[in-house]
Amino acid sequence: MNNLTTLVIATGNSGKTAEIEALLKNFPVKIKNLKDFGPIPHIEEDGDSFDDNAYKKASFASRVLGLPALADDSGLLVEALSGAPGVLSARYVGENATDEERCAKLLFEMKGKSNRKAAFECVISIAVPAGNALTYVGRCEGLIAEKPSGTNGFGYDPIFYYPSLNKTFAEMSMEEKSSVSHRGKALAELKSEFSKVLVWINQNMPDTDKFNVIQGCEKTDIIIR
Ligand code: ITT
Repeated sequence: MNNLTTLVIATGNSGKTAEIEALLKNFPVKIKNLKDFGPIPHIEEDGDSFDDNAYKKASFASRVLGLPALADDSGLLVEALSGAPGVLSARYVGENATDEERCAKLLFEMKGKSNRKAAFECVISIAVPAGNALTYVGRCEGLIAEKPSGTNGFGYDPIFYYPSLNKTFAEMSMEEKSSVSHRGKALAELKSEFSKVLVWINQNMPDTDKFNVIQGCEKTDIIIR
């Protein structure tokens, strides 16, 4: 038990943390999240794609903490809004808005639109301090509801309707949502090859005696690949 590999879930979103921790809980890995450490510098999510941002968050956290780190970048793409809010999903109404405000803005933009098709996308990146990374992706298609329903989950869950279960994501339990969601699919792929992932992490982790953890850095913009 003592030799378990540590994996840091590098997200500040408590909804994501809960879903990822629940899915990985019986896996042979010691899960930590950012709250287990002191404050770490903020990283600008200025990539053009979920892939860029997921890699940026995972590799930065991994270098700062000197541990393997898993980050998720995800968002909602609405067909009638040309893919918006997309990579800007978290900042659709500015930096400090609430989930309710983001849902309200999206419903406002969708007023009168008959094409309600939308999809959640998720990219999971697992990185080691040297910058090498593994990537997993997941996508889930649904419709934008006419009004919010349900109180579970987070983000746009109350307005994301999943037709084959006849529920919004916010009307599902966490397990039910994860069985069909973008994040659940990406993590299922990761879980299906988890033993290989552990070997990869251990082969790619530096000898801790030689490795210099970046400490006390200020807001930085590092691109490693
Ligand atoms: P971290 O970067 O710290 O992980 P974040 O909330 O800023 O947290 P993102 O930049 O990836 O994360 O933004 C994703 C946004 O997309 C998120 O804030 C939600 O508004 C939305 N989102 C992603 N996955 C979702 C899900 O499963 N259910 C509802 N909304 C989701």
